[in-house]
Amino acid sequence: MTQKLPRILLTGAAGGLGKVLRPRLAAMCERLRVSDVAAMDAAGAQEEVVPCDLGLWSAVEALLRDVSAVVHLGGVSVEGPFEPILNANIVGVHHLYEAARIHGTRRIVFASSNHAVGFYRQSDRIDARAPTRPDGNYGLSKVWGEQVSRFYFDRYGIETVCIRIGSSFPKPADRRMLASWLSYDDLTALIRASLFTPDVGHTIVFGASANRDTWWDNRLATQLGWTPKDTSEPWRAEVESAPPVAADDPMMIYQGGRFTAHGPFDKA
Ligand code: NAI
Ligand code: 15L
Repeated sequence: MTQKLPRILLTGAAGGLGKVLRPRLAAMCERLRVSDVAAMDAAGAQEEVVPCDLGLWSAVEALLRDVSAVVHLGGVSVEGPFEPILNANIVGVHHLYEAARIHGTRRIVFASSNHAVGFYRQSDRIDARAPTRPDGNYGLSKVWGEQVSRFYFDRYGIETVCIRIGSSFPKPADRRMLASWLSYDDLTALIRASLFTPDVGHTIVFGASANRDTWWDNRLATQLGWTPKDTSEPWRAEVESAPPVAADDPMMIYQGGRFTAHGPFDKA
């Protein structure tokens, strides 16, 4: 029998991954609450749309009412100036966990990112015990989210799986993504495992498909029972037929690719 949770909250539901995950999460719950700062329509009777800016406490507090589990995608998803990241990713994550504590939500899946460790080299192979090496304001905010979730587990027992997503798009778009690519089906299976596996505690897992080249070792997350099925190989020829990239291009050196070279961002 397919397991279902009473109500899942999906934040960032209007975004790229949110749109992909809405129908997939709908199969995992009785009610799907979808939220974003951007406008959305309900996809059907099972969905409830609750618009919310994660930076507004009263809105986030209301958002978490009667929620069994959260898939937290909402926030700024690329490198940029600090202030928008502060509101959505720093303040927003704290609001989310505090509201979860108040309302008794017991499980959160946090969309972390490879940019929490973006300054490791592509020649490095790391696991979740490796010290974080954020590659910018955005990567710093993901480290914050991972640490907030760690604290809320240690102190209040709220379980979290932090998925350090590599590059989750329809297909790998460049040479770096041949290693960092995560298919939508593998992401969905990982989120399902993160929601339904008993006793995940606080787990950090790298989200990449079974690509030929890998920088990440997930042996610390075997309790999730997740094995990626897809691979970037079918796109290798297409990706490698693009004009060559210089050997000193950050795309070819760092796990975080060109995010490592963005900024600085001057204060307004
Ligand atoms: P996206 O940028 O398409 O979606 C993010 C959504 O968050 C947007 O719809 C945006 O309106 C919403 N948002 C931004 N600020 C907000 C605020 N203050 N309050 C409420 N909502 C707000 O990003 P995407 O690609 O869908 O990624 C989803 C999540 O996964 C993000 O947290 C991102 O950091 C993370 N991630 C994604 C990766 C990917 O390859 N797509 C890789 C690594 C992490
Ligand atoms: C991310 O964290 C971003 O959200 C996404 O847009 C991509 O840039 C991805 O990482 C990546 O590193 O490819």
